[in-house]
Amino acid sequence: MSNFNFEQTKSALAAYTSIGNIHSADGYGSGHINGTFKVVSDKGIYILQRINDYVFKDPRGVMNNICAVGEHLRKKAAASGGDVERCTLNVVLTDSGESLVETENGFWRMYEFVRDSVSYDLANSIEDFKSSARAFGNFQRLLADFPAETLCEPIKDFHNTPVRYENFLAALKANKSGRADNAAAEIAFVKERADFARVLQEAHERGELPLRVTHNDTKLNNILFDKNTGEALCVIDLDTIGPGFSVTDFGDAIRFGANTAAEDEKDVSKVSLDLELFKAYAEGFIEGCDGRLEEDEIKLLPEGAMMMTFECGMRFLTDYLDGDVYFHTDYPEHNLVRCRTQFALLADMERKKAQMDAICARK
Ligand code: ADP
Ligand code: GN1
Ligand code: MG
Repeated sequence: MSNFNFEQTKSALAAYTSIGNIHSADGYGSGHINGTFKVVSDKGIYILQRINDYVFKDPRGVMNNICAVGEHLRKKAAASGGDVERCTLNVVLTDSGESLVETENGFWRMYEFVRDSVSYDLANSIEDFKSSARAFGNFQRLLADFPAETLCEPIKDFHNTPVRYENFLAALKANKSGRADNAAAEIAFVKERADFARVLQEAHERGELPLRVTHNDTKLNNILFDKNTGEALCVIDLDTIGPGFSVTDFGDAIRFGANTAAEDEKDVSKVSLDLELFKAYAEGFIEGCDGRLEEDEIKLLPEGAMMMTFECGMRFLTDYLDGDVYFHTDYPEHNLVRCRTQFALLADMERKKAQMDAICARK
């Protein structure tokens, strides 16, 4: 083995002798949750991941979801003459035929590296962002006939914002990190929006927002693009697939991709909602869903964007109060910085709500 940077991958890789001799295993990507490595061997290129089992309590359930959804998507691609190899994640089985392996340092899985693919943390162009929207919309459309009852719910109440609000209050009370005083303004910002937190759940209870099979983590860097043609190839990071609202899949993508600044920009004056990107994403998403979004859902797309921005900021703040136990962080105040960008973005969305509504009303 050469270039073997990560000792910890060794025992996991021992379970995959079918991929031949390993040439390198290097850290890859910018995800906040799993440990991701790009592995090059005699036989090809792979992604090896250590599943974060603090976040995912049932790694086997997660892998069963991913395998079943992958099979469903590959069948659809085959039926429509699509690219079966690059339409979704393809799991590489261990030598004993398992979709994951447990070692002394956790649970690991391997995927084929999607050939000639790349992911982006910032949209290169409006067109690319729109094509990522089509891909996520399309993903939801293709899963419309997936038997939802066979999926395990990987993280309970993942996008249940009122529950997230209760978790935030509990973290504030416990103040495990002792840092609550550093975040007084952000804590007040959350508390002022306690009523807003319930808006989508209440719409659901009124029958306006159906539960669908959704991705639930629709960041731009969870889409792979062809690095030569720029075409959106597939949706990845399938860990969180489960029941959800169409508008939260839309909203999380806006939160991340239609922000004029990075998620962890320290200068919040650079943060704002780019309405052109919002409009392009709304068009692409509705197109990708291909007539399956109901009128009420389209009307609630702006609330979806605001809710995901609020919820994600609140989650970063909760983790800051808890002492950075959930998201990967690069420096001590990272979660607070991320929280501030989310709240600056939400404040801008609140100012631009009428414009977002007008864009969605025309669809
Ligand atoms: P996390 O849950 O930590 O976000 P992801 O599953 O999103 O982890 O993977 C992190 C990054 O690794 C992605 O943003 C993407 O760039 C890359 N990646 C993941 N799976 C593949 C794959 N099968 N082929 C190519 N790149 C991949
Ligand atoms: C995490 O795994 P990654 O980096 O794609 C998180 C999302 C957050 C996001 C914030 C399982 O996504 O919910 O919105 O960070 N994923 C999980 O960037 O919690
Ligand atoms: Mg990811």
